[in-house]
Amino acid sequence: MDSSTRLASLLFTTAAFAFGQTVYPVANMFDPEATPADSIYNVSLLMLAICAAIFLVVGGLLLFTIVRFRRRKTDNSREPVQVYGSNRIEIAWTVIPVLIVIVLSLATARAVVEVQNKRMPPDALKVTVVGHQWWWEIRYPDLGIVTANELHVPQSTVAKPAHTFLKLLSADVAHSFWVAQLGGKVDLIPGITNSMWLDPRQTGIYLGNCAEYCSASPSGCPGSRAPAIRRMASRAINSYAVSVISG
Ligand SMILES: [Cu+2]
Repeated sequence: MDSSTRLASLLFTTAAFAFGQTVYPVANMFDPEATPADSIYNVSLLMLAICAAIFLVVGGLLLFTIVRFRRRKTDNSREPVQVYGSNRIEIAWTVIPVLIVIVLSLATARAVVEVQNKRMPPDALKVTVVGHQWWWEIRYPDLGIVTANELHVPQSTVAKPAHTFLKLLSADVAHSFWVAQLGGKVDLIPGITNSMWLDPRQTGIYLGNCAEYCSASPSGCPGSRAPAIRRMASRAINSYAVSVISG
């Protein structure tokens, strides 16, 4: 972590402690705290389970073959029997992957539709987020408030559901709005209007992550010397935070 990023994190953490808030400094899609993040989490678990099963089957067969058919001292130098063409095997290794792809595609499409087709409730908080070089303008049109780099949204509870709908615009840069605990990553692109919504269950301060090649700062990225990755990680100058307030 470079010094400016460390300073920004420290300031956020200090401010959060001052208000007794939980801080979520690291993006973590396996710790969902909102409905859109739940959908992504469920799809990712299914994908991981299927990938793990494929890994175990392929790795297991490979290991079995290596051990069972290893070269032995008693082997003669003759080539084993060569098998060319097996309808059964070829049908199996065609049909099974097709079925897996269909299942994964349907599960993903269902999650995307669930999130994207959500109707805006009449009492939802409407927010317009505008990306700039290199800061975030947060407008609350119904409240007549404009802030920078901090988005404040209400907590959603079972008794009192609260939704925040974001309109994502950009003035002059490609940023991405991504708080993994609350939802998927959506880009802010000049000339294009994107949208997303949140209904966070836990109060706290969630630090956002921009994953675009947006920054001109050469600040360092731990463990990497690649300029693109270093620049993507230069969060200090375009950092943003989502603060969830109990209603
Ligand atoms: Cu950015």
